[in-house]
Amino acid sequence: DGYTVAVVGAGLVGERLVSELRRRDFPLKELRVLARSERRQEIDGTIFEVGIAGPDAFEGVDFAFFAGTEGEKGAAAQLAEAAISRGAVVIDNGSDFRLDPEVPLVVPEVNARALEGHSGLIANPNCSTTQMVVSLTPLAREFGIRKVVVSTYQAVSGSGRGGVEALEDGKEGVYPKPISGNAIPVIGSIGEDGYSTEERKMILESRKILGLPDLEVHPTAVRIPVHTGHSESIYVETVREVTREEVLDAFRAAPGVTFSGDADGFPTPLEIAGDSGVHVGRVRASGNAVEYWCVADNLLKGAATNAVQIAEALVGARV
Ligand code: 11C
Repeated sequence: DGYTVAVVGAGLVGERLVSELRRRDFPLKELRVLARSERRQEIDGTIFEVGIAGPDAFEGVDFAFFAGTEGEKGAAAQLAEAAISRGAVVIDNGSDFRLDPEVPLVVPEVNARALEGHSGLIANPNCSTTQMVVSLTPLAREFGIRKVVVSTYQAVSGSGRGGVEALEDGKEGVYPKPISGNAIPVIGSIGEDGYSTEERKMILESRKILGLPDLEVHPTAVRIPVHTGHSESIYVETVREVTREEVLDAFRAAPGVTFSGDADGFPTPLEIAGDSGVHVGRVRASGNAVEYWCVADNLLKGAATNAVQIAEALVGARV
């Protein structure tokens, strides 16, 4: 019994996918790890014989998780069809299909219903988008939201092993300027309109997931010298007036959100790395304005945990 699962990509997100599938007791019959080259690799305390990610490797696979590649076409662009035609449901953490109107882009706490009628491919959002929409959802449901202004403080593990090496060993060529002791206000590349690719993802993916095509989103995405855990300073303009107590109640009741407190309990990336939830603190609210601080593990809720939650929703397990 259980499902045959393939994890494509054995980098930081691939590793977390393996450990989250196990930690959350996803019903596994077989777990295959696939990558560009064959090798033996220890993941989550087990030595895996990593196979080559080619079309035939998806024979018999029920769920294929693609870890996604930043900065180049992800493996899913090449292999999703081969996996789907062999009967697999593909959950892609890469960015190739997220804005395709035929492809559900899903954060289960927010829009699990978008999974209905899928055609075998489901997209997992960008990490900084996921934590933001989880925290925006209670505000959107209770008060309505019109406009979001967000600044991010993003960890180097969002760039994969290369980002961690840039921080820890001074590896060059990963970021446009040194990351150690610095703050870099460009993630991805800057488009003609002045927005970076990361900022564009936050705008367009949030609108799609929240089902609010006209939502004004004004992001500034910044890389900082933190290993793991993205932080965000978020300002929200609500449709109806709010009190701080109402906002705290909404956060406390929201699935996937942990309100950690404001004075002593405010969340930081160092503390929440390894936790799969979205943490909120420093809440201020009056009139039509809500301001808060939001932190999540970019490799977990920002990537692996959300992908596994999508599969859980599909098999009717917990969300
Ligand atoms: C970062 N948000 O922190 C990126 C990593 O589209 O899934 C994830 C890129 C993506 O650099």
